[in-house]
Amino acid sequence: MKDLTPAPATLEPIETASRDEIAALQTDRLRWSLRHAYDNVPFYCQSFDAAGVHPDDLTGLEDLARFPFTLKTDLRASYPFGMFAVPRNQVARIHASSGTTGQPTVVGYTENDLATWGHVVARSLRAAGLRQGDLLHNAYGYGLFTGGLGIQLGADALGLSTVPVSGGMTPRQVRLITDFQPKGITVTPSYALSILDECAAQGIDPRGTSLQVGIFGAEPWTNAMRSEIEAAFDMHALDIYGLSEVMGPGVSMECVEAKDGLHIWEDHFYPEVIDPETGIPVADGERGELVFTSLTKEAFPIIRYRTRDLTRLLPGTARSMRRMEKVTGRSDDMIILRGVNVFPTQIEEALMATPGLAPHFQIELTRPDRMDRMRVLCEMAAGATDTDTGAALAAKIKQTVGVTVDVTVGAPGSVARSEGKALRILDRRTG
Ligand code: DLL
Repeated sequence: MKDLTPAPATLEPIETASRDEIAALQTDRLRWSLRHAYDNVPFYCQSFDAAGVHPDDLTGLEDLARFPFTLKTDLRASYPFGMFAVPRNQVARIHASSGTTGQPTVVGYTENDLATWGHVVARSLRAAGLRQGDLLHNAYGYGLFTGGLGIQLGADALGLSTVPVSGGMTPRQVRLITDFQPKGITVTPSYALSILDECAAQGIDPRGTSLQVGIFGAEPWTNAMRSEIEAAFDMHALDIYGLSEVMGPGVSMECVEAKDGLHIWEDHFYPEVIDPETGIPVADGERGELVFTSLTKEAFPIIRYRTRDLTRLLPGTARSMRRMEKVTGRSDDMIILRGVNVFPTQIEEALMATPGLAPHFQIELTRPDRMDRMRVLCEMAAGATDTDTGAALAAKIKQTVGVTVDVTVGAPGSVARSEGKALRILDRRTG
């Protein structure tokens, strides 16, 4: 792999603080955030009152579990600006989810919030080994999606030279990477695969490009995919996580020196993992649904937001702040096939372990005769000749996931490509 030995970075004091120092800061900030939400957002005032809790009840971090959760439906019901805790004219920026699955979720930021966001994204980019003056190719979408503009804020704060290329126009992506010689790329893992295809189409060896590090997020991806991307580009591939409701990219980030999970920037975002059935917090190390509370956000404080992302909390390593394991999937993406829970990431792992197949896939669900069936749509790797790869993949899925699926192996290029977040599940079930 290309050598990425960044100039040593001076970590911020909070990145190496003791757990007691972190907890003390979090307690102070949490008290402020609960009070701010309660005093300024009618939704929080009503939900705290209905649960019989008051911001003054919080004396320690463990008391947070007494406060009610906030759900995506609560945010939708407050469309568009009902969750804002400051007058609209103090909101410097508005982002929103695409709204393809319902009412869009609208989030807002004050000038201070934008500065905080820039700060945590700069910290994330620095953890990836980028330094002032480095060139960054930012292929996350610019617009209402938080990816492009969120990374831009952090890149500006760190002093990078940024190419704000956004998603799409893949031939141009390859051309700009070749011509401008960026050190880093920020992009969804699925779009990185499209860029790889385009390199092949243009006869360009991705291993020969200037890229030393890729910062991938906005959708689940596996360590098997990491190995695939690292080998294909000969660069480091790191995971960045975030969500609009909590901030955007930069809620947590892997560091290049350890690559062992994502450090949560706990000075601004307080994590819990709960049992999704009971809502009760589980101990660190146990798997469950990730819940976040913002500690410093002004325009859009968020209290105990149920992300639906499944992971577990782990102790700090290269930073004192706790890590979250790579997200295995969202509870809403979980397919229950004849009683077995299946996540697209499990299919991805099986696919990566089957030689002769390209890393692109979609999952089609149908319900003939009132029985759910799953078909994996994938394609032959360019130049592959083996014709039994479909059977091999089905067998691998049966063996590792425990379900029987159909597999269609198409020609190279037959699976729909992503320019941002991949659409993994095509739900064609009726009845
Ligand atoms: O996807 C923010 C982002 C942009 C993160 C760029 C990283 C890079 P939303 O569009 O609100 O925000 O989608 C948030 O995407 O709840 C997860 O389900 C998923 N997600 C984000 N990052 C990761 C990741 C952005 N690294 C939703 N691994 C989240 C797995 C991720 N899933």
